[in-house]
Amino acid sequence: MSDSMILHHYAGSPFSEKMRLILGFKGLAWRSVTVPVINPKPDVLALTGGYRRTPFLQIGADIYCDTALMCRVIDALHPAPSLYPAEAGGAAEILAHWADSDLFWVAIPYTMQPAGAAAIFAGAPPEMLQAFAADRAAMTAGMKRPSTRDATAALQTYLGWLEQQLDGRPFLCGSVPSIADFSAVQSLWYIRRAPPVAGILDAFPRLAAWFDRIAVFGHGRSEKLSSAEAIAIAYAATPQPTEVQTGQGFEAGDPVEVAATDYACDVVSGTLVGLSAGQITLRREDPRAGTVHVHFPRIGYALNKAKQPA
Ligand SMILES: N[C@@H](CCC(=O)N[C@@H](CS)C(=O)NCC(=O)O)C(=O)O
Repeated sequence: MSDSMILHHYAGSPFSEKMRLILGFKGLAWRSVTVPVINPKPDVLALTGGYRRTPFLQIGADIYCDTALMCRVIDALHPAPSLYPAEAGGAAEILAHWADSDLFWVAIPYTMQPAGAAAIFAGAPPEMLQAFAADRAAMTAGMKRPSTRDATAALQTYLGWLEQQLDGRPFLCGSVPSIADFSAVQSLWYIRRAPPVAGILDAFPRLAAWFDRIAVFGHGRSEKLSSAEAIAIAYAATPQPTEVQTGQGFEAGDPVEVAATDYACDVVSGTLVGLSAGQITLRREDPRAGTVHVHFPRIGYALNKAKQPA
């Protein structure tokens, strides 16, 4: 029983859908906390210390940020069926990394063209749309987002690559699903939520059949939990021990800062308690969540010694 896994997510989030489908693929039971779509997110920050992206995974007092790391953690706890099947080799993660970045960042601007955004936000008050647009503009400040024309052209090319990859293969890396499928499917899932712009998918019949093969995994069995209950669970738990490996340029106990390097680059400060080429772990104290370990992957995150107070 994996009811110790708490996914903090919201219904319309593509990266959350990636994780929900993985929980379904593995047939797991999990607890579900709905987080706000935009800032402020006080209960999120009580657990993460500043990371505002969605989703994140909580297991007791351990908080795992970024779906690439969450997938590794879930797969280590529940190895079968694997997200990293041997037949896929390194290609599964290389493809997943591309899908989580390049594919995602053309699928979102493509879908959010006016006709798509109107469908995604159908029924929402205009103030909600304005607040969402302002939140995302601030979150992606410094990122160059493609025009609708450029995003459409890139998306057509990317969908063609995926369609070609499915020629003679039921899944992107072979006969069984892998992390690549879940990373890629989230972008198609988002486009499909906006019928006025989803017609771009019609030219790709193999992708349509593949989408259905993944959708049947469902979302596993989830039980609702409030954010206050999740914070209380963290407070009552003890984080898992971790180790700072030598040769990484940092010592255990260093005061450090971690921030995403692409967007939503909010800084998380804490004491370094775990480090390897693949993972960073900070210990932080929170008045409500107690002592928590916040974990990040190395790829896509900058680790720095904390700035000395002036
Ligand atoms: N690299 C991150 C990206 C996550 C991400 O961009 N999530 C979107 C939602 S799908 C997000 O955080 N949007 C802003 C928010 O939810 O506050 C991951 O793999 O978890």
